[in-house]
Amino acid sequence: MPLAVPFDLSRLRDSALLPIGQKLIDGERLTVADGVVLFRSPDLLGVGAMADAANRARHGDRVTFASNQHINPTNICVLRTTCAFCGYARLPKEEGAYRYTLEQALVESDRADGTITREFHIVGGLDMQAGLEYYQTLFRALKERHPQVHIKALTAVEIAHIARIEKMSRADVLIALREAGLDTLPGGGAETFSAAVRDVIATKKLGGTDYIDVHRTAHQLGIRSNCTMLYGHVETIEDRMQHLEMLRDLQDETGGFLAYIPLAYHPDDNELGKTLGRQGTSTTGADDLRNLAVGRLFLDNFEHIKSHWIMVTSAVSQLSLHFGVNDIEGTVVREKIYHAVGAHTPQGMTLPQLLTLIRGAGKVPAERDSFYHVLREFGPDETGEAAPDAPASDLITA
Ligand code: V47
Ligand code: SF4
Repeated sequence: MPLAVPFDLSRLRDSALLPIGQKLIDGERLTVADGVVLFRSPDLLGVGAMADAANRARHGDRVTFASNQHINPTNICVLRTTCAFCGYARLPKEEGAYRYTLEQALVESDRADGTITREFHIVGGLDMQAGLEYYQTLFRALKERHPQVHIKALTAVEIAHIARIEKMSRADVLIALREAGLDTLPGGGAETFSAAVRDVIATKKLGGTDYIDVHRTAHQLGIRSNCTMLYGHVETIEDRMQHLEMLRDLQDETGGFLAYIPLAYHPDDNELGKTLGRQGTSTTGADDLRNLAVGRLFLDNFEHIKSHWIMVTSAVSQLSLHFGVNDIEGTVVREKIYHAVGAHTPQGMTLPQLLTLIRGAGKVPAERDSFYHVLREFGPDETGEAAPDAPASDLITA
């Protein structure tokens, strides 16, 4: 629910923002039309100032991060030829196609050893040979090998795919996976919900209503999740707002979302980028900051707005800490999906680098767990020695 947020209206240079600033002060919910104004306003700093005030009211100067490792067990995907924005997927016999054996996945997971990794983020393609048993076996083995590590795995699209190939209900799939070790769901697969957009970028992918349905089912079972929106391709401002409204409505209903993460579209090495003639031109920093700020202001029932530095660069991520963001997707070991489509950022960040980034924005870094409980806050001189219960290393990425 919206908080009443102290805010100085004289900071706004666009008069169209004044009624929105007043709603912020009064703790009144923004409408979809307000969201459109926020996206169109020339006063980006005004939008950012409001988002910053809303964020400070919840989190003060604290910025959290978690140490996670991405594992992408298979890039084989039945939708390979229909998700025009994806550069990661392959057909089964195509060059570069892979599916990890259990042994290979475990070897990859062992990169977590000697680090402070507390979460595996596991997503992949819609692979006909990777059904319920494949993931149950994987999760059980990972939990046995790394009992301290949280498993955030399988997007709504993958859950629906497993349900379809196993002829099970989505709820039964979720229950079976939880029993094997699944802790939460990541937010991927949402893209932009608008049917018109999906007709262009992802004709065969699970639609917006079904994405919401899988998350609702998960929340009803007590499985928390994240959500995302892919922006910067062919969507309109109105499409973005429709998407955000669907997320806000579900959050009103269940309260099950942990965080919202807008994802900047990368046009390289995918069909959509070629069709649009956009290769080499990613989203602008201004649009990245605005998407994060609008997320903070419109999604008044979300605690956490996360910026993904791999996608928007560490410089924009740092600035976003003044545009409503309270959490940074910190430490991603061996990220593959964005680096397949032209992300030029490194594939990981060390703890000292992350602390420097957060402190450089005048914020206070804090490490969190996957449920956003703060594990330790870093004082101004702390260099990031391991927490008492963590393995002794400050290297959180390879
Ligand atoms: O759903 C695919 C996106 C998503 C491209 O839940 C692309 O904590 C940009 O959702 N350009 C998967 N994006 C990643 C994801 C995510 C990331 C970090 C944290 C969390 C979380 C979730 O990646 C896909 C799709 O929207 N993606 N191709 C591309 N060309
Ligand atoms: Fe498959 Fe996901 Fe890529 Fe679509 S975006 S082709 S569903 S891996």
